[in-house]
Order: sequence, then C-alpha cells, then structure tokens
Amino acid sequence: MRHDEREKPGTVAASGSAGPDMKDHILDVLRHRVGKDVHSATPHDWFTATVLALRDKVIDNWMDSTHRTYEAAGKRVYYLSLEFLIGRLLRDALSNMGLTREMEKALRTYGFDLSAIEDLEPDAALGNGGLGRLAACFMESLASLDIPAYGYGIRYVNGMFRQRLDDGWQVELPETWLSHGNPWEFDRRESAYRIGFGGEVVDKGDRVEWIPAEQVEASAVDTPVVGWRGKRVNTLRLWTASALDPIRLDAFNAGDYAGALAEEVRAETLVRVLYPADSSPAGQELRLRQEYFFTSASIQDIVRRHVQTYGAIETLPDKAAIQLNDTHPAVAVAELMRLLVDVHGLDFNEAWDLTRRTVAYTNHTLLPEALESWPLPLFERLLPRHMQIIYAINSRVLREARKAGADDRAIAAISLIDEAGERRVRMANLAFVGAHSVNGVAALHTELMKSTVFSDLHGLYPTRINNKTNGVTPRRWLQQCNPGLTGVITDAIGPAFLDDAEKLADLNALAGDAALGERIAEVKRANKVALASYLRQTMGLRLDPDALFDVHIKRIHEYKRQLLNLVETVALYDQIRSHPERDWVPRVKIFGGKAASSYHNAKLIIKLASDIARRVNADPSVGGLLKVVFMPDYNVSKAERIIPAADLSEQISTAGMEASGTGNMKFAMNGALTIGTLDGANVEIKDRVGDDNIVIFGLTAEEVAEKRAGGYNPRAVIEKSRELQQAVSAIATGVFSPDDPSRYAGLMGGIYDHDWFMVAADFDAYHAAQRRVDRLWEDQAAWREKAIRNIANVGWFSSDRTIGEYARDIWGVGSA
Ligand code: HBZ
Repeated sequence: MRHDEREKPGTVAASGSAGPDMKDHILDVLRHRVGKDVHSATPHDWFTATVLALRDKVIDNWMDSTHRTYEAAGKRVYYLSLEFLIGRLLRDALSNMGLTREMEKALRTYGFDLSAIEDLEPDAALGNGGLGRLAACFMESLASLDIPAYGYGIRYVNGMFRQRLDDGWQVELPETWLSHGNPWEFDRRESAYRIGFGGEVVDKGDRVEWIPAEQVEASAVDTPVVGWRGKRVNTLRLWTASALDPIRLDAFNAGDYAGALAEEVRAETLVRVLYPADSSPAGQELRLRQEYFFTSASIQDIVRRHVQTYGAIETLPDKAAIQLNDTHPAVAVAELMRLLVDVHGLDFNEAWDLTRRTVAYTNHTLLPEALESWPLPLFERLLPRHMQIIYAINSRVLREARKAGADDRAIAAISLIDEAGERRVRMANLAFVGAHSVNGVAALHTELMKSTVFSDLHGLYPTRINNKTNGVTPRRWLQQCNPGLTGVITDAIGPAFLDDAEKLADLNALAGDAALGERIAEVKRANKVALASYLRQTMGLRLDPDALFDVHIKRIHEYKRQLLNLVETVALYDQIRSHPERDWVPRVKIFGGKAASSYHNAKLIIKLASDIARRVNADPSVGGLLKVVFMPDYNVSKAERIIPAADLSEQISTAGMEASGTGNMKFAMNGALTIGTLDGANVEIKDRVGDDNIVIFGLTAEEVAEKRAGGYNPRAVIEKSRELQQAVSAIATGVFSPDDPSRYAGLMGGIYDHDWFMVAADFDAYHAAQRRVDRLWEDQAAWREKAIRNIANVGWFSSDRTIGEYARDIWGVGSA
C-alpha cells in the first residue's frame, strides 16, 4: 500500500487531532496500559497500544454522541442480529476518524509500518456470510448518517470456524480471535440481565408469572462503531454469559471440581460458537437457547433504557425502533409482549399495539426449507410463557384472517403453528405478524416474497411487505480497501463522492477519457500484482497479473453455483488443449468460501475445485492460459484484498434463489464487470450500469419455476451440448480424481438426474457469456470504459442509501 494514497486532502475528518501528540500518546499507552517499553514490546503490544491510543480519541466522540441523543430525546434504532461480520476495525476507525496519516507518522517514528500493524488484528468473524456482513455495513452507515443506534448480538468466543484445506478437503478449526484479548471492548458489567429457561407459568389471579427452572446472566460488552468523519460513534453491544453462581463451593470443597463449575460451563456454552449453517436453521436446542438469550437480554436492555429515560413504557414506539435481522431474534415479539404484560402490567391489546409499532423484520431468504421453525414441544419446554403468548397472538391473527375471508388452506399457511406433521412454531410468521414492516433485500426478492412464501400473509396485511435493496459501506469497500482507486477518482471528480457515493456518477462524463481509463487500469494492475504476490507467499502460486482475474468468492452453496463455474472451467480447459492455436484470453479463476460443516455437497465442491486446480495448474499444455486457485479461509480481510484486484465478478446463482447478494455491489464499486444471472440485486445493478456494461445470461426466475414445475429433462440437455457432456463426464469418471475415480459420480449424478439448481440448463448460456467476456477483454479500451461505467453507477448501492430508506420508511428516525 502506498502511504501517500491514504487520506488525500479533503478526506481528513473534522475531528482532527485534538489532545496530546499521537506519537507520545502511543508511548504512554504502551508503558502505562500495556505495561511494556520500546525495548520489550512485541509487535502485538504495538498493535494493542495503537488501538488503545486511537480508542481514547474515539471515546470522546462516543460520549458526545450519547449525550446528544439524550438531550434531543432522539429515537434510537436497535438492530438485533445473531451475526455481525465486522472483520478488522483498526483501519476503518482510523480512516473514519481522519487519523490515518497521523498514526502512520507516529508509528513510523518507532520503526513500524501501519499496514503491518493493521495485519496483526484478527478478523472478528462473528457471522457466516452476507447476512452478518450486511449488519456490519449497516452499523457503520447508521453512525455515518448520525442516527443513534445500538447493534445487539452475541460475543462468540469462537466465531466462524477457520478453514484449512487438507489435500483439498475442508477442515474446520476453532477461531481464537480473542486469544490475545480485544483492545476495542468495554466490559459493562452493570448492564446485566437474568435470562430464564424452562420451568412453569403460575397464574397469580390478576397476572401470570413465569418461574424459570434455570437462569443465566447476560452481561454487556460494548464496541464503539465509528461513523464517517467521526461524526457519531454508536455502540455494538454483544452479550456474554455467565452462571449466577460462578462456582459451587460446597461441591468444590468436596472434591467435585467439574461439578462445582458445571453451571458456569453450561452458561458459557451459550456464547461459545456461531453456528456455521447459513442455509437451513440449525436444529439444535442450543441454537434456540442462543437466540432467546441474546434477544431477551437486548429487549430487557431496551425496555430498561426507555423506562429509565422516559418514566413510562407507553411511549416506546416513539423512541425505539427494533429491527429483526432475519428470524433469529423473532422471539423478540413474544419477549416484548411478556415484559409489557407480565412485568409492566399492560393489557394484551395495548401491549400488542406497542409491540407491532416498535418491531420490524427483514427477510433474507425465500427457500421454504430455510425458514426457521422449532418443534413445538421443545419450544414449550424451554419457553413456556412465550408459547402461551404465541398461542394468544395466533388466535387473534387467525380470527382476523377468518373475518377477512381466509379459507382453510390460507388459515393453515398464516398460522404461527405448522400443523402438517410434527407441530412446529414458525418464526417467520411470528415475525411477520408482530412487525409493522416486513422487508425484502432486493426488488426481485421482495416481489417473490409477496407471490410465494408470504403470499397469504401478504393477502391479509397487504401494506406490510416493502423493499429495501441492500447496500455496502463505500468506506470499507472502496476507500479503505482500494486507496489507489479512491485517489484516482478524487483526482478526476473531486472528493464529494466520499460523503455521497452517488456523486460517483460524475465519472460518467469521463467514461470515455482514455487517460482516466489508463490510470484506473494501472491501479487495477497494481492491486492484481499485490494479490498475486500475496498468493505466491501464502500458497506458492505464480500468477500472471496481466491475465483476466475471474473471481467467485462467497459461501459455498449449490444455489450459488460454484459448480457451474467449475464445470465451465473444465470445458474451457478441454478447449484450450484441443485448440491451442486459438487466441485464448489468459484467465486466473479464483475461488474462495466456506462450506457449512454438515453440507456434504458443498464440501465436495471445494475438493473438486482443488482437484481441478491441481491438474490444470500442472498441465504445461495450457501454457499458463488458465490457472485455478481455491484460496483457503475466505473472510472479510481477504475479501478486502481480492475485490480490488478482480476483473470479473461471478454472480451466477440460480435465478430466484439469491435474495440479493452484496459481493456483487462491492466488485462493481471496484471496477470489476459482472457476469451474472437475473437474480437478487444483479437485476438492479444491470438497470443502473446499463446492459452494455454487464454480462447477463441464463434462465430468469420465472423460467426456473416453470422448468421445475415439469418437463425439464437435464439428461437430454446434457446430451445435446458437447462441451457440457464432455466436462460433466470427465468429472464424473475421475479425470480429476484418479486417486478415487468415483468421488464425483454422485455430484454429477445430481445434475443428470434432477439438476435442481439448473447447472445443465444454464451451461451453454454461461459458456457463451464467458466467451463474450473474452471478446470484451480483447478490447482493453472498451473494457476500461465499462469498468468506469460500473464504478460511476453503483453509488446507489451504498448502505447509506439503504439505511436512509429504512430510517425514513420503517423507523421514522432522523439524526440526533
Ligand atoms: O443475506 C444472505 C443472502 O443469501 C444474500 O442474498 C443477501 O445478500 C444477504 C444479506 O441480505 N443470507 C445469509 O447470509 N444467510 C445466512 O448467513 C444465514 C445464517 C444463519 C441461518 C440462515 C441463514 O440460520
């Protein structure tokens, strides 16, 4: 990274550099808080001192933000999410505080390079994928827009697993991100709540009381979230768990050491791991316990703050907006009702009115099998009072539905209880009826919500579903990860886009400017050289930075169709070998992503990528025209290295299955062209960048639905396409797995037999689209112009725009 590219004039935050000189401050912190001097400090001690020194500056703005909210009696947003995939914080906080230059200078006097110090920070990987990363982008945008907000979640001791590849097979290792402590955090032991499980509900005549069989304590750990230009600092409040009695001394003294600590271990188990399932709800009781644990603590905290500040609970909806990130915190509806009715003595109707005016719900998936539901006996055993409340809500809703003319089929679909087979509590239905707003995350997704999974609920509450197309924070995903490009854009159109990403549109006037195209290409090449050198150091690979870098990074899932890309890679490999005389465009295919530990096919796809890479990369007959890379342990900070170096962004999900995607936005913002289907937010990206600047192929969502409804014969499709047939049969017969020739027979069999994800159906269109990409690449001047058109027209996908819409349409909040 070139130092002079970071924080150009115009990017320096208003907060400036008050207080003691950073250089002296770091030394003071190192000595008095880390307990080291320059002679004994390790690089990690310097990292800690750097964070603490910066944090001291952040705190002033943090307190100031809190005071402003109290003084203005402002409404607060509460974002409840089981996941916050925040990654590293140092670079983001420095840049948003406008202190990058100063810190760089300070560290240089001690012989340290800021980027080397930044690399010592572990990723806070408290999320699986898009849903968790969206929560992180939203937190940053809330602070940047000066909206008072808390993020509420769990402080997982071991977040997302670390991925290692053993001979190409994914191995999951525990993530130990807290092993050196976490200098960003503040323990807030005074903010602690009891969380109950099980037990019974006692009727006390005028009211009911839940007497839990078990209780744990949730206590708050706060991390500051700095907005752009340091204007506002909000709080990410993550809950940690402990037993009410940390040790049973009687047992301990009797020599039963394990028994003495059993309760503490049981409590801590709640905050141990993040479930790495990103497609279907994890069925474990522990997962439901985690959900209730963090939801109850958060709702108790919100209610306590409100009552303490305003003296009465009735004004809650005027001062608090609770957003549920998917259904994981959906039990909030019942928990808020419980507190209002059982603790604050409101009658059911009033409580229901307050709850619905306070709560809103965001849906992130359409797959019916991915909608969370819990076996009724489990739910009832763990949360008996909530079960009663849910029954009471259900009877209200179903009466309303009957009155509105719903037939038995519609009633069954609307009910909070799934009566087909084993009875289950439907969390999406609970969230839907308990919220005043239910939003999808891209236009197509929202329309499909109305017409498919939520059609009956939508019929009953026709104004509730609304769309909020996702966005990403341009601070992290352009400014910080790509300072070179940020510098070139600033030189071309000035710094206004740093405060309003839609001003990137000013680049449109310069799209045909060859000099600008060249400068952008130079930056891209430098980013590719940097990625290539990283991959050389970490994986021993030699990559040609002049090749087209074609990138497919995201969770591994059949609907995201890494398999389509791999089959096409094999077809390309075949063709390069059969026709070496043709003018092939040199390509580097880069894959990365984690598979859920129990997802067999996803793990097999990772192995296939590695098997293909081994064979292709060692084959002299492709002459370096094709390289395949599977980067292990894909995470946020790796994404920050890869995305600025990408030429082509793979967004090729089966149409109708990717709710939105957010990687698609990050790539386009960094000047990559998209090859994609008409799915999720790709549709809106296409509308904004224009048909000529994106490569769209394949079936539409409607066509996929039609094919699935009947008459689709993948075997016939495969037999008609020579390239596809050869590639699939090569993989199936063990060409890439001579050590175990039948390894992929089942995976390929799935394509022959049912092809649910339409790999065969879309293959020819995809293959042809890739050849269109080759042709576009050959005209570098035209390619550059398209890259500029992408950068210029995706400012709308800033999460500032998204959060602005939530604030206006759902939360009714402004700045304060
Ligand atoms: O949410 C993703 C969608 O797949 C993606 O299209 C969208 O852009 C993004 C943000 O809206 N969904 C997830 O990432 N989902 C999960 O990670 C998940 C986690 C736990 C679950 C289920 C899903 O139990």
